[in-house]
Amino acid sequence: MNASSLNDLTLWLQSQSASTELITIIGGFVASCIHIDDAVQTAALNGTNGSSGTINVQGEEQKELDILTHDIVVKYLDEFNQIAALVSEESEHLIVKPTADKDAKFVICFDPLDGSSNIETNGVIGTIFSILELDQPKDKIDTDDVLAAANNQVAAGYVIYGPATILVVSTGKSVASFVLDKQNRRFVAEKTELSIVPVAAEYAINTAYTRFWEPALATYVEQCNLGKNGPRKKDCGMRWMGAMVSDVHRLFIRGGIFIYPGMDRPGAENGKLRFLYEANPMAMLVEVAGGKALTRTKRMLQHVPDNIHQRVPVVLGSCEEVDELLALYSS
Ligand code: P6P
Repeated sequence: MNASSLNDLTLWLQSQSASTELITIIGGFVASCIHIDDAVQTAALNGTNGSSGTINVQGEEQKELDILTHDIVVKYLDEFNQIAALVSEESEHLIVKPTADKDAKFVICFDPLDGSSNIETNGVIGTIFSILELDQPKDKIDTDDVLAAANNQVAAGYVIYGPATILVVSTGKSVASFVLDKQNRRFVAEKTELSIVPVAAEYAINTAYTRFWEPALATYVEQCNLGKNGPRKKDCGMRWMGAMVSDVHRLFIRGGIFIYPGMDRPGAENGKLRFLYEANPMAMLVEVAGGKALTRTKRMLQHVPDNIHQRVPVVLGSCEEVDELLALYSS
């Protein structure tokens, strides 16, 4: 295809020196998100914005859209034979692709619909994806192969379904955003070189759990709330959107810090967010954009998960804010 017929995403990925295989796979996943956007936009009309009456492997109530969007991605990626397997929030087990090529070396980890508790309240929701590359093709890929490839993340991104449907993606060199042109069903280049400002004054955390926090975290939030009369000497804002994609997207727009901590609460010792398809991809995007990404106090991108749905504490955001929290953890 000549350059004029290639879409903006393909042209940008080529500018990032992404391989043809990776470009094809990212293009396929992003195309499935256009179908997810259709499903999201029509859910209220079609009456598919409610509960499915089932519980997923996370022990969370599944919404009809959770299942529908998972199925859209799995069906759409069926023809992409360089994908060896899929990890989905909505599937307890690794999804091994029977049609995969013998030399297939990519695994896609995804949360098909992040923030689904926002569906019925018409809030912002999103899709998160991470692409891992195996060190070598596997005859019979298993979860150990996926866990071993967790730190070889070659692409990450999310699509946020809000007033606009926006894709944010990186293959490791820079972070770019694209806006969905719904009429022509293609993502149009918006910004390249997205970056996270080092200094900000806004935090995102669910303060309903304050009583379960470690003292250092409670002190950090208290100091933010004391504003310019307190030790931070600046007033801080707070947002909690109930959807990671929305709270993280804000970091690329105006900086800040997003925290989902481990808590002194049964079952929440490692927080709520899953490493492979929430924390790991967001950490790559944040770091490439100049921010910091930690699992409590350690660099997120060096975490080695012990199961495909492992939860980890998450701290993402502007360097200065993350450093302020880190200083309290080590004091
Ligand atoms: P809480 C959505 O369910 C999610 O996984 C993230 O997208 C979001 O940041 C978090 O959970 C919200 O959790 O405990 O505030 O409802």
